[in-house]
Amino acid sequence: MQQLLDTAEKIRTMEIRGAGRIAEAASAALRDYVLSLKVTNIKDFNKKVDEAANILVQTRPTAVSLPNAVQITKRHVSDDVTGAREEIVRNADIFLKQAGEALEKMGKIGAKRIHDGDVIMTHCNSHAALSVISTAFKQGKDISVIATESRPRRQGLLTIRELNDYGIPTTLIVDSAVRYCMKEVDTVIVGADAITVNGALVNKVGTSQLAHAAHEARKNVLSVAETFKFSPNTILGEMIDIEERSADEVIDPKVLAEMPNVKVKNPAFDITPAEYIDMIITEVGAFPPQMAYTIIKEHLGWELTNIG
Ligand code: RUB
Repeated sequence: MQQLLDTAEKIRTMEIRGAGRIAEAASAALRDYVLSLKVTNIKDFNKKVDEAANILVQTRPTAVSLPNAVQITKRHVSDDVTGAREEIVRNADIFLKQAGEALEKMGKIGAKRIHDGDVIMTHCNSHAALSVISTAFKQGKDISVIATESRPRRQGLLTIRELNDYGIPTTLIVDSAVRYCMKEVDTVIVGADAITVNGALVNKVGTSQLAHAAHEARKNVLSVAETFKFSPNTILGEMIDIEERSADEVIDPKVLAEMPNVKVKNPAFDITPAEYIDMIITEVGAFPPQMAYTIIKEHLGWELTNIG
């Protein structure tokens, strides 16, 4: 259990971050947990697995990849411990393999939407978006990237490091320069923490103003999202919970304490309506956001929803 608690803590503190990485870490943690679980009764086994799953799911509320990965990993039909354990281990291994393959497939599909000479704007640090950008570059396309800083956690610094290592010409901007720089941009490419049934994109705070500015300037907006980032529960009317993080990420708490009339709001994500998104690139194809329902139905399945 200690290992699983360590993973949960790393997700909570964002040592492990990004919707894809969070999902992979949770799936692997659950697999390793059942391998170490010393119970012989299936009821006790299921109870322990559910407890462990809940600990993981509660670490960060917004990335739907997390509950999806946990559900995909923990589901089993065996009514004995040995069989159930084998199923869970197999589920995790398949999930992790498919997640790796999805990144590569999305790279290839998304790269077709990038042309020689394109200037791409990206936000935060998305491995899915970077897969598309790096694939296009490796194909020999002459591209450059404008990357936002992404306050307050400055994930943009991870992005520019990675782009630099690929050798891709990159410009770092502060978040508030997005609209000013939009005139130079051809395509905006971002990741996703969740896609809702109506095709809305939940991603790092600031994504919606970036998409809005792109829409106003008639620029393309692509979101790159594995199918496990689509939210089945939104079919049941559930809303995506937007994570509010500590004020300490935004301002020194001592400085804030000097100003009793000031409070800080620190939402970690925001919601971009479907009409500002041209395409969602998944590992099974490029779709308009309006097709989110079909993707949820065909590639995730109703069994992932908490009906009842
Ligand atoms: C990360 C973020 C990323 C998505 C997609 O937020 O918003 O754009 O998670 O990332 P945080 P990926 O840093 O708060 O986790 O494509 O790597 O899954």
